[in-house]
Amino acid sequence: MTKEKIEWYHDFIKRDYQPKDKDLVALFYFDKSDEVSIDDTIGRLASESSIGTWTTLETLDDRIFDMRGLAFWNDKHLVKIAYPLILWEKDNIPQLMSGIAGNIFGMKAVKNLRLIDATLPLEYIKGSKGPHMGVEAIQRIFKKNEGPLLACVPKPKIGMTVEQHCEIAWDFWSAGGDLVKDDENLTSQSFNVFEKRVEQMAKVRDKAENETGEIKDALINVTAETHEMENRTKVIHDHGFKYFMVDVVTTGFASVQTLRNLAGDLDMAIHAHRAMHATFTKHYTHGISMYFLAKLMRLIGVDNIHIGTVVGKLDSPKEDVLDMRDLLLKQEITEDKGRRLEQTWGQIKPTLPVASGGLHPGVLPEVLTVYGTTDMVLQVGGGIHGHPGGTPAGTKATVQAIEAWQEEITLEEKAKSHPELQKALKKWGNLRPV
Ligand code: CAP
Ligand code: MG
Repeated sequence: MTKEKIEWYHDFIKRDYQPKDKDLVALFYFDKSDEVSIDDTIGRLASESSIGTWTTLETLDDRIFDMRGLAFWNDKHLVKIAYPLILWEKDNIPQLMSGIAGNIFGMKAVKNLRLIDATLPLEYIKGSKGPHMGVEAIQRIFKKNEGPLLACVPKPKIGMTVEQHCEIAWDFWSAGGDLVKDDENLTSQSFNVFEKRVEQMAKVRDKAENETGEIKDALINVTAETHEMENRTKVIHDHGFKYFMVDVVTTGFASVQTLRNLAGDLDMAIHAHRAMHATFTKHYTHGISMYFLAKLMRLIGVDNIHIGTVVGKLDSPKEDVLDMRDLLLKQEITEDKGRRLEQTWGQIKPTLPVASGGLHPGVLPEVLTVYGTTDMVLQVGGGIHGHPGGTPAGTKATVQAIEAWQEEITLEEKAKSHPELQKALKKWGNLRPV
């Protein structure tokens, strides 16, 4: 008597399969568990992330069988899985992630699993909006021919009153800064109520614009329950700001999609803060790459997103930052074995990368040189407010450091005629904070 077939995982492996242009192809890193073979593992990954489950099914028919994911290439720790487009609802990022980043992470078959990247086919890309402005915000909002845009986040992170927050905003805007950014954990606490902050910031912005003749804007944080975020975005819009900020990981993909729709209606730009990303991006053997998170955010349509500094206080290896810089700014991406897959962006506009975290005047030229583009946002918090002369001098020192890079002279050379920069270098030198 033939033994009843219990499972069918190897039906999800087809090593001679050539993915179609319309297939979505995902790249995973995996450490298999001891109880299963590599083929069992990659078959389980392709099965559970597409049409299958742990056992054979009496309810399966040929039409559905042909929708299955296919592991078509692997080595000891990497696997590529091709999925037919029919499995994926366009412009529904939560559904995509429930598939390629859902149950498979919890399977016993893997000790570790990391979603490194996925090639999103043009047919899928067409369903998404992408940034309303993206890199164009430099010209459309600030009327500048090129960046970098300079942002500053008032510190201490939270606790300041609206008055204290706005005093820092004035000091920064009047000394040449472009964008005053809320910190990721500042929303509407009793000491700094959202509506009051927006109202006061608008008054200070108008005063700074009148005094400097420059355009000023802010990255005011709307992070909250989704309907409340829509309300807060409208309050920011009604006070004449063109940007708003949202913590995209803690609020979730669905909320960011909702806010992207609203941003288009209100002709606004979204600054994406990525707080909480490191819970799943930090380790290279488990989780989801920051690279793929950045891809999803450009696809949904944020206009700016933090991707690291290389030299600052938060983990950001140079090759990862440069990969993400290219992912956000270029329209065509080629495959780099084990690190990223090819990607064509079609009609999706480029998103501005943001360098932030532990920056100060002594390291800005290094960051600008590493990024190799002025299509970016530099964000400096402690590196401005920690200046011995306070926020006004800290801002001037930061602007002077950027000017030194633009003039292709050393910071030391520039500092000879710029005392604010001199004092910044005296305090921090070119310290790389840990
Ligand atoms: C930077 C910052 C940003 C981090 C976020 C902070 O302040 O405001 O949230 O840059 O990290 O709270 O640390 P400092 P990332 O300029 O004072 O360091 O940019 O890596 O997402
Ligand atoms: Mg912060």
